[in-house]
Amino acid sequence: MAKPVYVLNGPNLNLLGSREPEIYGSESLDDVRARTLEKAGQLGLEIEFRQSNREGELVDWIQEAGGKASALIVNAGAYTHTSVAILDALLAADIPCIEVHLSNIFQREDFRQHSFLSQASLGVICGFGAQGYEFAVEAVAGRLSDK
Ligand code: CA2
Repeated sequence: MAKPVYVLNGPNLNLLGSREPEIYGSESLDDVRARTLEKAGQLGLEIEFRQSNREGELVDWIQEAGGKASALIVNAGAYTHTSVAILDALLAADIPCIEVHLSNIFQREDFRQHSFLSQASLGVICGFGAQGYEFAVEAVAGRLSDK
């Protein structure tokens, strides 16, 4: 059986849809999950979709993905801008990773404009809200079919 694509979401993304809709949109994380699974189904990909508020749990899941997943889609939330531990885990996992952000981090505060994770990512999708997860699934599908 084909390996799944792990879609990992970081801190506070469980609050999606409850506030700051002007920045993050009005869809909940369950809505984002449904969109991601729908797109993946169309492209013949399996998805393992998770969220954690804890950095260490995200690191554990990235390590797990290194053995069990074909690729990673990661929105690490605020850890994007702080976490060398998540960067190191992505480098060690050694599978394709696409970094996603709902908001356009380059139009926001200076501290959001640097990502530790981009160094380990094939590319970054930001500013398209929940649709960005669908774009990431398409990017993964394209990359896996090239192999
Ligand atoms: O734009 C993104 O997807 C972010 O990764 C979201 C993070 C933020 O720290 C990054 O700079 C950019 C924050 C997610 C928090 O989401 C909330 C949603 C609703 C209410 C409160 C927080």
